[in-house]
Amino acid sequence: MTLVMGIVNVTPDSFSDGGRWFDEDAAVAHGLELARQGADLVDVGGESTRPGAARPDVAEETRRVVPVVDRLVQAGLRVSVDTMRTCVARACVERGAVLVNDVSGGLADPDMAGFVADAGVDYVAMHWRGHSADMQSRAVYDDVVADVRRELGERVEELVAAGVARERIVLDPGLGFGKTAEHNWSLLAGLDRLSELGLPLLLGTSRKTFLGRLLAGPDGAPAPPDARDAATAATSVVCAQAGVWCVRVHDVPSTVAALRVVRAVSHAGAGAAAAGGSA
Ligand code: PMM
Repeated sequence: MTLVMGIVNVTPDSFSDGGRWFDEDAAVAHGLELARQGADLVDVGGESTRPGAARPDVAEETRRVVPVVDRLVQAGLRVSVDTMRTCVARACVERGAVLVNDVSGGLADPDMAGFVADAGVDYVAMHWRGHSADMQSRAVYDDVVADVRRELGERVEELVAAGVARERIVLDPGLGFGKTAEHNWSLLAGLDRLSELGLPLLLGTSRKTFLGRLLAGPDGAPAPPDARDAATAATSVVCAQAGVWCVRVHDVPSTVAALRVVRAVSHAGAGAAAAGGSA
């Protein structure tokens, strides 16, 4: 059954919910609410990765993220930290974070792989070709699914060579990161080919611009981020049917409901198959 990761962006400038959970108390309350709504994991991040975003410095990212992770762990949640920086990851893992979600797959910080290896923590390695400031200029592929699969496979081998246990690695094709809308759709259509890498997949489609474009009104203006949750839930269904391990979403109830539909249909199908087999 596909897991649900709820998003807590402790940032002033994320594209979808910028500033709403910037305050520590608001971020903690939001994380607790996501868990109550059925999130299996809550992902806390302090750096906006929207195209063109400037990076916070280490001290600022630490100040945003660590107290929120600490309080959510204390409250009994399974917490992941969304960071490209080893020192932020280390501080959060020391406070009980169970997963490091690194959108750079270890490429942004040369110490990350060694830290993950030593800490023995689960690690999401996302497909990434460079920081947000200019990532869209790198959205050039021959065959996006084949290229992303190859580059993720290379990342895995480098991480394993650095001592990271293969069974700790989760892969993410990085929708929207150096990808056009067409690339994102191709990757969603090609999840079975990405699964051939033999590792669990995590997908982050939630409220992304390609969904806003899909839902554009008659004037051609993209639907705003908070009008993209039904489409996000539909992508969660696509992911679940492809056997994806976890989906990372802002609106937890809509994805939880959509995944319950997938599970009910799959149980009914299994029941029908068993009945057919015994007939
Ligand atoms: N997308 C964002 C941030 N972190 N992490 C993973 N693993 N995969 C993603 O697709 C991903 C991510 C950007 O979205 P946000 O600003 O709404 O959090």
